[in-house]
Amino acid sequence: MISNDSIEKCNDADFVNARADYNALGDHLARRNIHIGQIKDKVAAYGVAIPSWGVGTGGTRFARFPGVGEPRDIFDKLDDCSVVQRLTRATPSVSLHIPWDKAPASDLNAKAEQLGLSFDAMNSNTFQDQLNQKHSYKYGSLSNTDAGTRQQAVEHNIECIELGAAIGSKALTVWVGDGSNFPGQSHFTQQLNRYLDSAKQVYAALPDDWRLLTEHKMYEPAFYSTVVQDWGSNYLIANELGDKAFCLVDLGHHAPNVNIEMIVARLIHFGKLGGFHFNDSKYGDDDLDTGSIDPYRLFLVFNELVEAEQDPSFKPMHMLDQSHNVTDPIESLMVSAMEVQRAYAQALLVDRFALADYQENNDALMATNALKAGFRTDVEPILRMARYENGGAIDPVAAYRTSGYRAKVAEQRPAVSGVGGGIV
Ligand SMILES: [Mn+2]
Repeated sequence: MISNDSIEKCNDADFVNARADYNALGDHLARRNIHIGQIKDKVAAYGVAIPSWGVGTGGTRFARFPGVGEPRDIFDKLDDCSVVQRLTRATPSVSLHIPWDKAPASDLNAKAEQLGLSFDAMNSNTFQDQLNQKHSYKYGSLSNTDAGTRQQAVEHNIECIELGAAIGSKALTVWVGDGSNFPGQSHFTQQLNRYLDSAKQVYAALPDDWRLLTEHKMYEPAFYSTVVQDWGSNYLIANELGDKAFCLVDLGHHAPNVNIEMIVARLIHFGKLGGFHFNDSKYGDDDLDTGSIDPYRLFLVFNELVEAEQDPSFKPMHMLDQSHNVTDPIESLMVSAMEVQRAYAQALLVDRFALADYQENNDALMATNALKAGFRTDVEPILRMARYENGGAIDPVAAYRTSGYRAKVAEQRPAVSGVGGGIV
């Protein structure tokens, strides 16, 4: 798809400058008592999962405008995901969405092996109806008032676990659209009880080494209330389910101006932070590209994660969850993966001993400056060198455009006008 020759040619043109910038930054960081090689190694080892649905053009509730060469099925999607990984070396795994990506486990495994990819968390779908589905989710799934509908939703989640177990996944992420659109429409407590009862049945089907990640979301498609409304509800649910249940934080699923990094710190403190869906937002659950609106907030989240990773057992799952409406999804995913890496690298540069000292002595100005010192450092040379040494492209977007990949797959993949989006 993208030849090694073509990547090497691009890298050859970029290498001299990349090396010079890396050496200059290395000298600068050495004066701050930071060893650039250690930061680079951590960045090189970092990976964020791609959602299978992210390689298709997303849409809004108004319309979807597909690009050319849209993936037709999960195998095309895996091809596209492998391009992101091939060039960035930052996205080694793919998160599947069932039933959109349903396929025989043996075929999925063969394709993933061929492409050098692995499978991240499985995602169930009970927020829309599928063709020939017996019970409708119009009024909810795991919390539906009808027992048969709840049972169908439970069985679907168990099916996701079974397929996931056959392809090496270790987690199930559950997001439900359940909630209500009008005050009085649903009994808050009874609805939550029904959800908990169903979620316990899903939890009971988890293999021992699996995690159940529940994802909270404040609104949409239910616009008055949702069953898993916020991180507090999510924490209570995870606590009630058991040791294998954790909370998933999607950066777009909070009220405006909510202090997400503090939520992250709280969930870490109580041992219930299970994973992230990275994206960015200006107004609500916009699903914009990670780091495109508020990179400082992303950095502050990573500041908490770096603080917590001193405990080696702390291993939350990281995934991008975005809707690419006006860009080539492969380009957006590459840039977003690099933005996540950037926030991680910047957070690694924070002088934690100095910060702790400023905090202890109530030196607010110097404490916040200690964070800013990390955020203000241009770590691009570290990201480039980490990619290069891992066999990726120094400039992934340029290498991708040079390769002509999109035009090539457009010849094989017929133009589509169908649905697809489905971003949660
Ligand atoms: Mn999400």
